[in-house]
Amino acid sequence: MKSILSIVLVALLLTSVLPAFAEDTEIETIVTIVTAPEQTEAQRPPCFVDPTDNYIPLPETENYALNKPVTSGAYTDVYVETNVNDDSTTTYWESKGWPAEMVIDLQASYTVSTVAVCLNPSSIWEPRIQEISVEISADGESYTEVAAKANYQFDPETGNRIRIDFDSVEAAFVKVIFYKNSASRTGGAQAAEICVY
Ligand SMILES: [Ca+2]
Repeated sequence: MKSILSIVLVALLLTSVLPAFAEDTEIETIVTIVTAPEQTEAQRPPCFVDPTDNYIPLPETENYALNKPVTSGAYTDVYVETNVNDDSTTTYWESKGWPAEMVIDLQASYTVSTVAVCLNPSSIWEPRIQEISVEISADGESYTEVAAKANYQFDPETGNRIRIDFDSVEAAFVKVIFYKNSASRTGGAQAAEICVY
């Protein structure tokens, strides 16, 4: 009898207290409108380092090799020679065998002093060394060496690209000769873009 009385008392207490508690703790709704930032192009917060700051700089002058006729020897799989100057580092040329020659017909005579060889800057393209020399020609038959065979380090940290600078010279044809590539998964030269400035 005593316990039934206790239950009734507790029930009465709860029915009197709970509505008051609910009224007292009503939460005010606060709505804050945030305007979405302009997102039509990639943005980087100022506190984040821009990885392209470490890239080997290339001349800002015209790239005479862009979309010009190119000739090389055998290539691997689908990695055709025309990938080498299509203005995209996501497409690349890969030779089959050594040495591998890439001739670019500039279709006119230009004063040139730099050849750049670029790979895809993505870190999936691990660092590698390619041995390269450069020759130039006025007629596409007789060539003169302007940069002797040397090892060049490609590294995604520096944009996976190298530049070969030489004394200014008139050239209508540029031949870039590859002798070796230290990358483990290829048996040929690799170049996503070859640029001539
Ligand atoms: Ca390309």
